[in-house]
Amino acid sequence: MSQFAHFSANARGRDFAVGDIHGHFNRLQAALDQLGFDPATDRLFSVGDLVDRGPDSFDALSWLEKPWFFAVQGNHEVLTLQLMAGHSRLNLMDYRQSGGAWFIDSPQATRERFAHRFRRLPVAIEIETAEGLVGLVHADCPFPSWTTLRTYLQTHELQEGYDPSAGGGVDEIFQWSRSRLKRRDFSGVKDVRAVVVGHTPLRRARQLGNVFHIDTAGWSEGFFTFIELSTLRIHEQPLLGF
Ligand SMILES: [Mn+2]
Repeated sequence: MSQFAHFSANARGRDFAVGDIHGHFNRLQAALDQLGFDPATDRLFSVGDLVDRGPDSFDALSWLEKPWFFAVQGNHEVLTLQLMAGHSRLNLMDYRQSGGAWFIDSPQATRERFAHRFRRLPVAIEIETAEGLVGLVHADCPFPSWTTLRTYLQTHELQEGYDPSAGGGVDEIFQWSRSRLKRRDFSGVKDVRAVVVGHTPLRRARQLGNVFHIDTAGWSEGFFTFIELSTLRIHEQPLLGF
């Protein structure tokens, strides 16, 4: 239930992170097959936004049951929590527009199952590699140091009802911020080898300092980008047959 999760190094296989999935688990599986991903030994870490936009949002729960698949909480997972909480600032038209119809129109019991699982997703994950820790968060690390992020998440409960359009709050940055890319901020994050994020779709993965932005819109007209955590090597997997 912790908002922060730590993983030991994978002694048996490879670890990968992948960009936003947005209801395209069939495409994701095809990309994993091309990558030669071995579920017996490899692990896959998602930067969040598992649902909305694509046709397979309902598959998110079964993917989260796979022993080799892990995810941080994206803003689209937060939207399900805001809906369940009856948050007054949640704009249902905008939510539907950004792919939330599958959730909005589901029976209450179904929505509760998803929200219950998504609430338990960590906001940040760190994974040990031979060369040091790699961090994962959906949009950005709000602090110059990963140590500060870890302490913050271990001692504060993030608010589900905050209003991103109000701007300025630390809690908003984890799952909603695009400012590092907009500012072309190369300052990076200290106390960590690399930080991997998604949230903002790009034509190619982009590295700013030690922060890797890997949402290349495999859920739209782009392709899935994987980053191998031990080497920080980028793997681009074109969408074949979709
Ligand atoms: Mn997002």
